[in-house]
Amino acid sequence: MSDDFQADRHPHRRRDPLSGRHVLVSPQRGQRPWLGANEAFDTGAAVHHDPACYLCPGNLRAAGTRNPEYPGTFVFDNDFSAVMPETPAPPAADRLFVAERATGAARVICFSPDHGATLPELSPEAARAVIEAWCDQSAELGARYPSVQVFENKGEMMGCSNPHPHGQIWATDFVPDELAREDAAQRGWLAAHGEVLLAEVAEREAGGEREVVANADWLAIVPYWASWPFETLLLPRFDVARLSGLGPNQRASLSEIVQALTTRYDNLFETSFPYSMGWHGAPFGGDARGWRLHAHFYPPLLRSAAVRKFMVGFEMLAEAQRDITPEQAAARLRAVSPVHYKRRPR
Ligand code: H2U
Ligand code: ZN
Repeated sequence: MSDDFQADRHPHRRRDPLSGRHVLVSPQRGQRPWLGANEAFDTGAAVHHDPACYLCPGNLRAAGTRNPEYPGTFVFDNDFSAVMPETPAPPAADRLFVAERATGAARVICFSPDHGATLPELSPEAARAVIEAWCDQSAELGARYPSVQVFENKGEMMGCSNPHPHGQIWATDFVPDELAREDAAQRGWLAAHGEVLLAEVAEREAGGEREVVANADWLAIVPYWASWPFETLLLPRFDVARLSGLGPNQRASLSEIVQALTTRYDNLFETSFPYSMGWHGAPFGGDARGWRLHAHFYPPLLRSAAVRKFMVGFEMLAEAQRDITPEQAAARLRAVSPVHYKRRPR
């Protein structure tokens, strides 16, 4: 009997150099029976304007402000912001109960006036406008705050409150934990190896078994250390540390790849694919040594539009765990059509 290691047969751990966390890969579990929860199918919104939607043009928001008849993207201050520009500082910390002041700004960005068109369904011009808004908001808020977290929660499964395509931007006067970990890891990698960590990743993964889609400027991969089944990492193939540093051509090619990736996601289970995605760039106001801009996509789905991965049990108490290997996940995403299923003749 051969005991040679095979990544798609033998349990093993992989390390994420960005977060320092590990994932336990258990490919031999892929065939276990499923008797747990079946999520309802997300059939997607069919309407283009919903009179009850607080994000549609011309409608009233929850706090009483009326949206303008916006023709493209629309950014507004979150009516229920998690951070405020001015807040009093808590009392001086003691060694046990540590608190610090937290200020910032939160905005909501409507991707389009169309209530029913998600990123992959937008026209190329409309998708391009979303990229512009991400970059412009980063530049504007980055002038005032060290961290500008651009993200999108998509789908009810991810706790998104409204199907109208939208994302959020939370700028903070502190560097949040995930960004701080990545900052330390990328600076540490540069110090230890004299190279930019994610430049090395992009170079070694281009055209490889974990690539999902690529163009001349960008690369989307299922990272070697992915913990969510169909998690992807979107990387520039050139040197840039922040969204605000992207030039016009790079924004155009980014728009293309975001649509190509999200189209494949939707096609995987022929559903509007839920995920949380967001951008990480070097904190503003300091040097960007070791940094490369990137986006993470964290989708919860596992084996159909109805079956999700739960990060519970061992994942909550020990470390992340996955069954399908990152290589298998990338192969599945490469195998689906590049044309969105709603645009294909049936
Ligand atoms: P999510 O669906 O991703 O949670 O985003 C909705 C955001 O929109 C949420 O942060 C804000 C919520 O506070 N919101 C408004 O600012 N105004 C409203 O009228 C409703 C929702
Ligand atoms: Zn709407």
